[in-house]
Formats: sequence, structure tokens, C-alpha cells
Amino acid sequence: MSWVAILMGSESDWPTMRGCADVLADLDVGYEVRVTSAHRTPVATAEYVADALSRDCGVFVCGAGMAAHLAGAVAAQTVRPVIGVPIASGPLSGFDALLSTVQMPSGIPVATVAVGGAKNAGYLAAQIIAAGDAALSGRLGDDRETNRQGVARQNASVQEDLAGDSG
Ligand code: RP5
Repeated sequence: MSWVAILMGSESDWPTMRGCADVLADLDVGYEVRVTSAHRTPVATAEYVADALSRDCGVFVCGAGMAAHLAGAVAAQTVRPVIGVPIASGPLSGFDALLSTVQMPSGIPVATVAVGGAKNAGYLAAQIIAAGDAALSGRLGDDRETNRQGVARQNASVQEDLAGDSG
């Protein structure tokens, strides 16, 4: 099975990006995690991307804050899907990172999730890999069913509360 590279610009991004790793672990999707920066370690970032591609990496997930260029820098070097996670660091609370990550020039896309949306980045990466993996598609379907049952339970609880009010 193909695997996911999770990259982040700083260790300070890890508390957020751990959400992506947790989702992939729960879905039994292989992943690696690296701290590597578009600005502070541009050569090491390029070398890692080349190495990951030589080992059949299927999706890159890149989290960065402030002037966030990591996802774009990675996307420039591969035609594999790149998912960007804007991190809420710095005085602008992630709005800077959101715009830096999402506003890519035509031809070099970055699929940008919400500010701090590392869990959804994990789900999206898994869904991309699941296009060629029926077993993983099944696990994603099971996860949706768990969500559905959770909402049904919440609805039943609210209805019970309302019925108590009117009784
Ligand atoms: C970005 O700058 C990193 O992705 C991080 O979100 C932010 C701050 O980095 P540190 O100063 O905490 O290392 O490059």
C-alpha cells in the first residue's frame, strides 16, 4: 500500500499535526513524520521529497504557520497530491498561513484544509490512497458509519431532553 509523508515546518506544529498521524494510524495507513522547513532547510526538504518519491510516497501532507510555503515548495517538486494544513501560529492566528497555503498559482495545486485541520488532512490523504485500495475504502466507510451513529445518539438525547421539558 502507498503511504503518506507528513511534513511540518517546526516542532511547534506537532501538537496540531499529530491529529493527521492519529487519523492515519486509526485507518491503518502507513506514514512518516518529518520536521523540515521551506525556509530554514530548503535543501533538506527537497532531498526528503525526492527520497520519499523514490519509495512510492502517495500523498504529502504539509503543515506550516505564518508565511507558510512548505506545501507549495513540496508541490513544486511532485505531481503526487499535496495537502496543506495552515497552522495557527504567530500574531495573525493562522490567517496568514491560510492565504499563503491556499493561493497557489495555476498548475501547482495544494489541497488546503481549514486552519488547524490536520485531522481532515489525514482523512483526505486516506481517501486519495483508498481510490486504489478497497480494504481502506471499507475502513473509511466504517468510520463514516461510526459518525452517523454518534449523531443519531446525540439527536435521540436532545429529543429525550425536549420530551422531558414538555412532560
Ligand atoms: C513556521 O513558522 C512553522 O511552521 C511554525 O508554524 C512557525 C513558527 O515556527 P517556530 O518559530 O515555532 O519554530 O515556519
